[in-house]
Amino acid sequence: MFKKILIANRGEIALRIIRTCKEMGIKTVAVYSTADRESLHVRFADEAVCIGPPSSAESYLSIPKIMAAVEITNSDAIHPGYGFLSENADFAEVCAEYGIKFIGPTPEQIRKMGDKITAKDTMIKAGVPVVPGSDGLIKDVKQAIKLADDIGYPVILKATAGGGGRGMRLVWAADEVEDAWNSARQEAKAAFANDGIYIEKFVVEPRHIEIQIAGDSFGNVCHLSERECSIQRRHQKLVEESPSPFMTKALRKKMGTAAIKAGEAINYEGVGTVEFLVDKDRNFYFMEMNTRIQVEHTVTEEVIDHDLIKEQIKIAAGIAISGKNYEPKMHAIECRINAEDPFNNFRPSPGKITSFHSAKGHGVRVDTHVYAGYTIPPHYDSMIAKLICRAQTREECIKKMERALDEFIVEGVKTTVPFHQQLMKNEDFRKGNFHTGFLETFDLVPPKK
Ligand code: MV4
Repeated sequence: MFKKILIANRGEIALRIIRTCKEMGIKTVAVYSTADRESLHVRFADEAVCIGPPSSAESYLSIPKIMAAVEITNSDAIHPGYGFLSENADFAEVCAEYGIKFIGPTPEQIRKMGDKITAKDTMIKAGVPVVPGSDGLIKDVKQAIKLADDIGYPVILKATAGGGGRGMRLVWAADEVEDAWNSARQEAKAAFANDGIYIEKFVVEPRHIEIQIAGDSFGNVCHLSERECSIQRRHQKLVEESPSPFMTKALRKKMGTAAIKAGEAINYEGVGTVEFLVDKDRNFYFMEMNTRIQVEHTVTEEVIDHDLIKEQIKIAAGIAISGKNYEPKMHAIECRINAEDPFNNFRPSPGKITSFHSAKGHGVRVDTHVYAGYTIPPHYDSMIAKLICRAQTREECIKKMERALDEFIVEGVKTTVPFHQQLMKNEDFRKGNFHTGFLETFDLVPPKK
């Protein structure tokens, strides 16, 4: 087993990883930018190394600085968390060259899923359902129009280097293809330095349901059930839950089997997530695979009662997984508490937290790096806490979440708590009746002056 793990991340996930390492008897090293001196991950790690100024490019994204911190602390492994360098194949490669274990998949596995056309092609060969579309890259507008006519409108143009919605254009008719093609290429080129575009049939009002998988170095792959992630705003998830209110035993079996095939197709080693679009008739299509631990891994932990970070570390250390699939035993919902003003277009609201009282009680979990007196720096993402509730049924879970949100007090900055309070009361949400476009029509009631 590893003796010392360096955590190449910040915030709640750095703290989350430190907790599991402590429980496993592994020493921890935090790295931090000068904006994060007062963060709890710095305080709770066994050692901490300052790696630069607030700018991510000069700290959490700097491979030379992180490798220097590994060297001076004599760490034997790196946990990348999510975001930052977690899906950077070059970083995983540098780790291997230095003889440092990257806690995650191999550079090849990351690359295969990072390029969306390669990923889709791999899925087709593995027998995983995908959305009908172009066979690989599109050459020019003429070909785009021809393909769109064959597929039938609406269609969607996607960047092969994309993900998370960037470089994506929805097209409803032939006379819109040219503009969409030009702007998608431009956006993809600026964002990813890769203007490769492919085309797909647009799935109308889909749900986003993802399957958590785990694979080990012996070729075993299992699934850990699904997460419902359709409550999103501009490709940012706000609420996740497990099980999905749309799931059936039969669909879970089919999607679980497909997700395992996806993992097996690339000999996946580590924990990962296979994202699917699911239409109203419960047809499902591979969308992307995330080769990292995700923010919402916590809802899976709550419903199957397993520590996924511990699973990751064990897999990286060459320990076999049990190989069986897990069904949810409970219901869990996560609300992301962001320092944003939900009544002003979710504008970021960094600054000093003057008062902080976390929700507590039976079935309530809060993962956070903040506390009263902490100043939220403006340089990073705005998530300050994850509030996770679990109960025997979805109904009870929503009621518990309402209770927990009522006692969650943050003063000094605006937060998304009022948004979640209103969402939990929404009739369609309570019925499980929603899709990825739900928040576009959700009416948030402004606070009384
Ligand atoms: C789609 C789609 C409908 N049809 N592909 C959005 C992010 C990127 N991962 C893929 N996305 C979508 N791809 C086809 N063929 C709808 C979306 C989509 C979406 C997907 C999941 C969650 C929220 C979304 C919001 C808008 C669009």
